[in-house]
Amino acid sequence: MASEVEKWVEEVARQTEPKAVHWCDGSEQEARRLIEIGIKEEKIDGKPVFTELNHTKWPNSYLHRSHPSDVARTENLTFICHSSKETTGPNNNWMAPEEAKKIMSRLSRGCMKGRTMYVLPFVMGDPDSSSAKLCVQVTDTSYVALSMRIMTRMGSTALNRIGKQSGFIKGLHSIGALDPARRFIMHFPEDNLVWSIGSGYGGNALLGKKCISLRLASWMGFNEGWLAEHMIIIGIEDPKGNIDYLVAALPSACGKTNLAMLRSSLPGYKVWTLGDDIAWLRIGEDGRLWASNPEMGFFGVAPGTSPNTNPVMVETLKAGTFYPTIFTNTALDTDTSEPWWEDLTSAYPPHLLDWQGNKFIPGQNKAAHPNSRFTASVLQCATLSKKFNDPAGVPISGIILGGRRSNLIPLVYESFDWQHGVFSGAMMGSETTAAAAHKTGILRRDPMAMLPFCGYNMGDYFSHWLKIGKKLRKAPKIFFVNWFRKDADGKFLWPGFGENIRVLKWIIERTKEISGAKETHIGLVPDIKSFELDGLNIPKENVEKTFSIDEGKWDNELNEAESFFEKFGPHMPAELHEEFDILEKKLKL
Ligand code: SAT
Ligand code: MN
Repeated sequence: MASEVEKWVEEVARQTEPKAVHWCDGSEQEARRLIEIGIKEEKIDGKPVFTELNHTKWPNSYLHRSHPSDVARTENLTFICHSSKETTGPNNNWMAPEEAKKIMSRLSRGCMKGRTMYVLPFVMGDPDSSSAKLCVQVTDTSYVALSMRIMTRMGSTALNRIGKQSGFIKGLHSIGALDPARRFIMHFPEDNLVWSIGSGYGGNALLGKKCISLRLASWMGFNEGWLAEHMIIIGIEDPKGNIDYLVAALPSACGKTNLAMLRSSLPGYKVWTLGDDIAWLRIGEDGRLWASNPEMGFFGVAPGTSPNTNPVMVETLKAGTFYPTIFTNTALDTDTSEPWWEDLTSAYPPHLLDWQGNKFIPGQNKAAHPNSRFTASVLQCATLSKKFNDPAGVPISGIILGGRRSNLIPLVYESFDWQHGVFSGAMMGSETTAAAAHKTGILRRDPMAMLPFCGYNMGDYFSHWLKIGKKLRKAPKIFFVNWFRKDADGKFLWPGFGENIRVLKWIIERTKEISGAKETHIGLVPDIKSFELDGLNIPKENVEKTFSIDEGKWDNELNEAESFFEKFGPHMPAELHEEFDILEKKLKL
C-alpha cells in the first residue's frame, strides 16, 4: 500500500505534471548529479542554474544567478492562510484557505511541465531530539534541491523516519513562471503545509528556513508550549574554559552571522557556533530554557563578509568538501573564476561580471547584489560547537535582542526582569535592509526580529512569551544590543565585529551578577568600570556615549510603539500596556 508521502507526491505530480519524479537520498553522488544537471541541462530563464567556480581556491563551490526580479524575500506576496483572520493577526497578510488553495491550484496546474520534480525528505532538528520535525518538500529546480541538502538533514534517514506515518510537514515549491504577478508564498498552519510558487530565491523557496522553521513552527510552538525564534545560538568560552550559552535575535542582514562566528579580540575568550539564524527554545525539566538549531547550514549575506569582519565565515566558505558551497548573485572574477562581493577584498579585481552576468563598471552599480548570499554546511565551520548535535540542545543563560538603529538605542542594556524584557522586545524597532524587497533604511517596529516571521497574531505571541517566562524556574536575563549607533557626523560609534566580545563578556557577567550596571529609565546599562576597555582603541568617552540615554528624545519612539501596540487591540497583553505606562511616566517626568 502506498504510504502517506507517496500518495501526496503522486497527487502533486498529477497536478504539476513534471517530466520525471526523483526521490532524493541525500548522497554525495546524488549531489554531484544535481550539480551536473544545474551546469549542463537545467535552464532558468534560458540560463544555466550553476557555474563552476575555482575549486583550488574555493573547493566544491558554484555560482547561481537568480532571476533579476527574484533576489529577496517578498513580504507582500507572503500569506498566512488560517481559517481565522483574527488568529493570523495584523502582522501577516491573510487569505482564506479555500481561496488561497484555489489560486495556488490554478497557478500550479502543469507548472512543472518539462522539469524534474525532486522529492526532498528532511528533518528539522536533531533526529534524536523529541522536538525534531519531519518534513517533505518537493521542488522543480536543482538549485533548491542542492541548497536543501546543505541547509537541512535531508535524505534516506529522514524518509525512513517518516515511513508510513502521516502528520509530516509538507512543502510544495515550484519556480513556476518566475513572474512577480504569479508569485505567492502561502502558509496553511492548519494543514502543516507551505505552498510557494514563482520564486526560486532563499526564504521564498528553501521552505525549511523561514516558512517551516519560523512561520509554521512559531504557531506549533504557541500550541505546544515552546518558542521558534529568529535567533543565533552561541557558546562563549572564558579563559578558564567555562562555556555559557546565549541566543540573539537580530533582523535579517544586521550582522547575525558575524556574531555567530565572532573571533574574539579579547585574549582567552572564544565563541562557539551553534546556529546563525533560527533557534527552537524549550523549557527543560530543570526549569531552564534550552535551545537547538533546526538547520544544518548557513544562508548568509555575502557583501560585507571579509577576512576582517568574519574570518571564520570566509574560511568556512573555502572548506567545501562533502557539501558544496553555493554563491547566489555574487559577482564573478573572470580572470580567476572566483566569486567576489563588495568588501571581500579592498580593491575591485580588474575583470568582474556583476551579479547579473554583465561586465562590471566600477561606480555605476554594485558588483554583487546587496542581498547576495552564500549557502554552506555548518560542518565546514571551524568554530562549530561540540554540542551542535546534542539532541537536548544547550541551556541558555541570556537572551539578546537587537536592531539596526542609527541613534537613540544604547550599545547594550539589560531589562529589569522577564516581563520588562518582553515589553522592550515588543517595542523594538529596526531600520530595514536589503534582505527583503522593500525600501531600505526605513525604521519599522520589528519585535524580537520576528515581524516577517511570526506565523500568528503577534499580540498572542507576546502573551506566549510572558507565559513561557512564568513557567521557567530559572529564566534567562533579557538584553538589548545596537551595534549601529552613529555620532553627529554619521560615523559608527562602536567598532563592532571582534570587539563585540566585550559586550558579550559584560552580558555573561551580568547573568552571574558579577559585573556592575547603572539603572536608567529603559533598563540597566554597563557601569563603565565593569566594562572591559583593555586594548580597545577608541576613547573611553565614545564608549560612554554608546551607553547614553537621551531621555528627551524618546517621544517618537513611544508614539510609534503605542500605535504599533494598538494594532493588536484586545490581543495585546495587559502587562505590556502596564509596562508602557510605567516607561511613559518615567520619561515624561
Ligand atoms: O531569504 S531568507 O529569509 O532565507 C534570509 C533572511 O532574510 O534572513
Ligand atoms: Mn534570518
